Amino acid sequence: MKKIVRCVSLAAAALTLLSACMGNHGDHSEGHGERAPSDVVIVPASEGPWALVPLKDVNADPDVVEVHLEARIASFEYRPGKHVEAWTYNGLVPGPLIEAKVGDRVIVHFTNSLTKDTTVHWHGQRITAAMDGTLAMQNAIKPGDSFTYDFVVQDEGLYWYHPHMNADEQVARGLYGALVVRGPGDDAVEVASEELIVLHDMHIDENNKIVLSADMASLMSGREGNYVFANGRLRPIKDLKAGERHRLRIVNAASARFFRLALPGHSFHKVATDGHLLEAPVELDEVLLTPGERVDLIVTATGAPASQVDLMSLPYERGHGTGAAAAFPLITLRYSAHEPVATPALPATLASFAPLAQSSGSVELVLSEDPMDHGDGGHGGHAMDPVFRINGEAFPNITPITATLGSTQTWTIVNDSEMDHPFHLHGFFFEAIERAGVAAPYRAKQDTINVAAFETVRILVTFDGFPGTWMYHCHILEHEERGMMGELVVTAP
Ligand SMILES: [Cu+2]
Repeated sequence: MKKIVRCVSLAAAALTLLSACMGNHGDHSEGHGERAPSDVVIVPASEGPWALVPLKDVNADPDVVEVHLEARIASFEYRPGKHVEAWTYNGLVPGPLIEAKVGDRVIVHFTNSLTKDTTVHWHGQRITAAMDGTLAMQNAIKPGDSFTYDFVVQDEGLYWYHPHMNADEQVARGLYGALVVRGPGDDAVEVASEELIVLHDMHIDENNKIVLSADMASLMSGREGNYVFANGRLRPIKDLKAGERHRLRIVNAASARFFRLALPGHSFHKVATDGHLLEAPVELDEVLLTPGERVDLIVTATGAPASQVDLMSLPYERGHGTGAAAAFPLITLRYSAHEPVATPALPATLASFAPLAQSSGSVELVLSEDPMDHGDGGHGGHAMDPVFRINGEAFPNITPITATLGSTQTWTIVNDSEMDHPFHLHGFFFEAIERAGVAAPYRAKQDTINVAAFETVRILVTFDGFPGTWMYHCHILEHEERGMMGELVVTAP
């Protein structure tokens, strides 16, 4: 039998570990030290609550969500009894869950209690540009200063928030959280439960200190942490009964780590991408979730009563040997001994999309990487820093793209590099129409899309949101901060 996970073997916990390993995989091998071959620390599944902590709405108006959010340093218990000093929203890693419904006005009183400037970006939401949290549209929020984000959420689904300056460092230190916008899509599929899951990672050394990306490999490929969490927990347990369906709504908040998600022995149905329902469920054995992306999966509990299975992160080669890492578990699904319950039907359709708009313009974006900074890199300009460019330009020395509000453009994203780049556009969502010369197999609305090494992806963008200056960039944060970002200027007709 192929070994899936190499479990750690510490004397004190040997029995628990052995049973956890045997129970999950029917295989066990002796480990030495705490690191699995992937360098990801693997622990036994652990009991306890792991839901995101909701942020208190202080406004009595049912159509207004008003919250207080503070970026501050706090201790994060990254594994039982072990703490790391993190940068947090409201003392939590991930930050608190902001929950609203479609059409709500969301008022976020944000205070920066860090020692560095920051901003908050509301990833994926079509809100006014002034509230988007980028330096194109607002000044950096200085230490001790406050800023009120005030916007209306018009799109339902799962979104997230994070800083949009020095994002590689600030996300590495723990600044990210989920935003869920409730709407009719919540009831699109009959399920026994919904889990909102933020996947994130941290690189923590043996002295309980966060390690930032500083070496050439992590600057080039992006930082991958040795601790990988679901909602701040290492391998939490999700209980279920055989026969049930459950909806897992997952954000990839990691700086660079790709999650190739699979549930051994189970298939699942993808029902939403980046918060937007698909037209129909798509059955898959695995799904690739790149940084910034969200996915809604319907898991049907087809396993046997009293069994358990792990939601795994499988190896994925995204360039520079990153695929050599081992698989590791993220969440353990634990079946009760209860006899199987009746499985509710899965709807044949979920949403109906308007016909694709006619494109009135085209843009080509060529992504490239360069191991040496020739003076144009956006991040300090150290000669040994890699630089990542779009159309030969490194942010901030770029030529903006322009578009008219209400129009539609075809963007051809050409990856002329040996590494995948997850491409994110602010302020508008898009649909992929072609990948590597092949038409998209089904329609999906996205704000982030992976463009694999040396691959070309064609997307259709309708500028149906707000005017202003919007960013587009690679969501590997080391790349974004080292040049791979551009600006889109949208003006009223
Ligand atoms: Cu990139």
